[in-house]
Amino acid sequence: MFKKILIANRGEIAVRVLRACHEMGIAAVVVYSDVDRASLHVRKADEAYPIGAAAARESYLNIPKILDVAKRSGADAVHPGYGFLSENAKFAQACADAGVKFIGPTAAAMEAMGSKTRARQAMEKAGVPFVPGTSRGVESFEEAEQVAARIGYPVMLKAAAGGGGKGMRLVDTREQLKSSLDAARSEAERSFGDSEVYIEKAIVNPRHIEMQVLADEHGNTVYLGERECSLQRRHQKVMEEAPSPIVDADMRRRMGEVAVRVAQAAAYTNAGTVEFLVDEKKNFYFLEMNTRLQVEHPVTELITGLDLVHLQIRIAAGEKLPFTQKDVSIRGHAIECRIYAEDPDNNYFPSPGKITLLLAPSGPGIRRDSGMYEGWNVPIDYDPLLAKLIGYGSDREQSIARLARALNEYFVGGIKTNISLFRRILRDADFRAAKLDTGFLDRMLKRPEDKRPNSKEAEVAAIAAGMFAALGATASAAGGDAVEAAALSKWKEASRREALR
Ligand code: MV4
Repeated sequence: MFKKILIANRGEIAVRVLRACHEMGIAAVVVYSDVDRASLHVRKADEAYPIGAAAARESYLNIPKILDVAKRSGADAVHPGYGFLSENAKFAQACADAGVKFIGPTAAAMEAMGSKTRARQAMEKAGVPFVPGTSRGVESFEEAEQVAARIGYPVMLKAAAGGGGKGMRLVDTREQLKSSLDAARSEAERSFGDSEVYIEKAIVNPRHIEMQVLADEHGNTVYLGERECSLQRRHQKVMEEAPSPIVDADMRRRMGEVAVRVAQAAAYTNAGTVEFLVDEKKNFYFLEMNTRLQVEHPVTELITGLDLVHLQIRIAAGEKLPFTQKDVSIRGHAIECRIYAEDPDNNYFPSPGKITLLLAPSGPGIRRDSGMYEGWNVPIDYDPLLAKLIGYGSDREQSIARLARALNEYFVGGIKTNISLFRRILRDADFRAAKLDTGFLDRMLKRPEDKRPNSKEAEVAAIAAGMFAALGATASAAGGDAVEAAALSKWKEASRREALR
């Protein structure tokens, strides 16, 4: 087993991974850029190395600098987290060449899944269902016209080198095809340096449901259940849940077996996720495979009772999976909120700055994977994800109730966050009825907000404002814990006063 792991990431995921290291008796080495010097992952690590300026290419994306720290620190392995270098085949190869174990798939497995068309060709061979269309770019408008006529409109044009919705165009009629194809090609060339565009049957109002897979280096591959990830805004996931409200045991088995076939077709090892589009008749189609641990992995951990980071480390250390498919069982329901430093009243623009007050929820069924602390300066330089708040319950209703209760306890002073968005989603009738698809959030945000605050919210806002004013002067003087304790006592006083009114 490894004695020391370098975590080549920052924020909440770096804290999450170093916690797993500490639980396994493994030393955690971290790297940090100039603006992250006082970050939580630096404070909690056993060793921390500065690697350069804020810009990711000078720090968290800089392969030579990260490998240099691996060597100087004597790390046996590197955990890439998500984002940054987590799906960079060159980095995975560079680790292997340097004799440092990359905690994830091989570079070859990453490359097999990196190009959308190469992935589709591999799927065709593996008999995996994917959206009707072409599995390589169309060569001419005439070919595009024939394919579109065969599969039927509407069709979706997609850049082979694209992903995350970039370079994608919906074409409703034959008349729009020529101009859309030209536009899609030039955007693909501009954005990815590769103008290859392929065509798919457009799935109307799809759900995005993804299947967690786990494979050891001895040929054992299992699926760990699905996650419903349809609540997205501009192709950015906002809220995820497991299990999916529309997947029953039989559908889970069929999707899981397809996902395992995808992983095996790519000789995949370690943790991975197979993404599907699901249509209104519950047909599912392979979309792409993510070759990293995902942000939303906690909801799968909570309903299976498994720790995915422990398992990633064990697999990378050459251990066999300690269970088989029949041992995997799902219990309860988990919903995750991605807490972003964004201002919902200003088009969700990033809201960096100093966290002057932090009241964080806990209690039954609440998990918080956080990278922030009171007094920390949220930098502008990176993705504004501050923390993930996950509510677990014996069923979906209980997890919603717990999450709503926890969101009412959450208060982050000094910056704006999107916490109010989650309160609104959890109250929404369509959400509560699990009527979800990838257009849900856009539709909800277009509707005028039901401004009648429930009494609890109004009370929380009043107390927070009052307390914030009262504590404003002492916040800087007293520093972290004292302020939190003082805040709670004043919070209690104020709420008692309020209750007596
Ligand atoms: C689609 C689709 C409908 N039909 N493909 C968007 C990002 C990329 N991962 C794939 N995406 C889509 N592909 C066909 N043939 C609708 C989407 C889509 C989407 C998919 C998953 C999650 C959110 C989405 C938001 C808009 C569109």
